[in-house]
Amino acid sequence: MERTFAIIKPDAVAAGQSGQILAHIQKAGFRIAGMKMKRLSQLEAETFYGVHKERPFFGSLVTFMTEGPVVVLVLEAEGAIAKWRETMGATNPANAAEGTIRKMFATGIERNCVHGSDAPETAAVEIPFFFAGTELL
Ligand code: FUP
Repeated sequence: MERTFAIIKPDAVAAGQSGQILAHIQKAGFRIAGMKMKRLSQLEAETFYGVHKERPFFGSLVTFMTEGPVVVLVLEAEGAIAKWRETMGATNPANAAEGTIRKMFATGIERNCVHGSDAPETAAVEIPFFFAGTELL
């Protein structure tokens, strides 16, 4: 079984879409191994998206990610990383396939409602960034 890291972003939490997104996650066959609600600090958001710090959208992305609470998740399934990327849909919802979470709930490339690790090495950093081992069940 593989694990991936996911976030329900502030846009979706504020819009009251967390429940629908969690239902979609479970219907897609993931087991939720960890889940909590939190508000990211500026430092957490800057560190989490550190790979993008030279990109023009970095400041705006950090502002967005800290504007309200998020739900952080660890999802478990066979091939969880690729499966969750597929379930989310393309980064830009304009390119997201029918039936994907971003197609259903995202309103733009920045306000794209969910995050998912893009590779095993990323998941291996992102999961412990938010969860202690004892919080994964
Ligand atoms: P993803 O892995 O699908 O979350 O996409 P990226 O790692 O490429 O980008 C991380 C986040 O940066 C996206 F979720 C949204 C934001 N972003 C922008 O706001 N504008 C862009 O042009 C690209 C990404």
